[in-house]
Amino acid sequence: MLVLALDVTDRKRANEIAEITSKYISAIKVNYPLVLSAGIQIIEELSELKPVIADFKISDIPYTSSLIAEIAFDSGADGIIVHGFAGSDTVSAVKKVAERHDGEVYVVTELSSEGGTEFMAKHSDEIVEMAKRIGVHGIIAPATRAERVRELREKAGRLKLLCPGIITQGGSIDEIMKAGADGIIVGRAIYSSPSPEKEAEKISRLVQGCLKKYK
Ligand code: BMP
Repeated sequence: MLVLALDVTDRKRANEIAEITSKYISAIKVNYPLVLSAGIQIIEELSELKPVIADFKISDIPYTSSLIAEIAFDSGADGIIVHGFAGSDTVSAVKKVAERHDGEVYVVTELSSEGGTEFMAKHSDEIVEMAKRIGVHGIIAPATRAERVRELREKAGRLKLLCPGIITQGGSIDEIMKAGADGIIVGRAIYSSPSPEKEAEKISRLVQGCLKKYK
């Protein structure tokens, strides 16, 4: 699974990149930079090409979190990302909304950035336990720390592991797939490359190769 992190801020460019890479990706992750500049309707536009994961990293009280999730799914999202540190009530509330829409929920364990080791990493094992208990679809684990991906994989049971932090942030596709990722999330390495199409094709081939080798 290769998820395109489409963090461009121009609606036309976003649609262009999604279109030319769509053959090689399994889903498009939409984050605040795109939604805040192009509007929430970009989710519906992109969902005509590929399933869209709304990366709103929801981390509010359950009521507000439900409202955010409802808007994302009503706008055509197939999946949503919620912060595990917000706690089980928030994650459960988001899952309830997702269930009504037949959508998937991914829980962030610890951020791939350095800051993810300051506070989040101390609790990410517990976050995985909670995600399992609540029965979400998957977790987001840091491709910048292969050893953590391996540990989180062991704890995650049947949950899917999606890993951002590849290439531009330093994560290696081979190492992360070997550590047990089910898929990778890649943004700048694709959309900032001179040929996003070729880059997506290359990365997708590498992921397929790893799936054969390690799964
Ligand atoms: P890039 O490949 O350009 O570094 O983008 C990674 C994407 O994944 C961004 O949308 C970022 O917000 C997201 N992300 C991340 O990098 N690390 C995390 O721990 C969680 C994320 O959602």
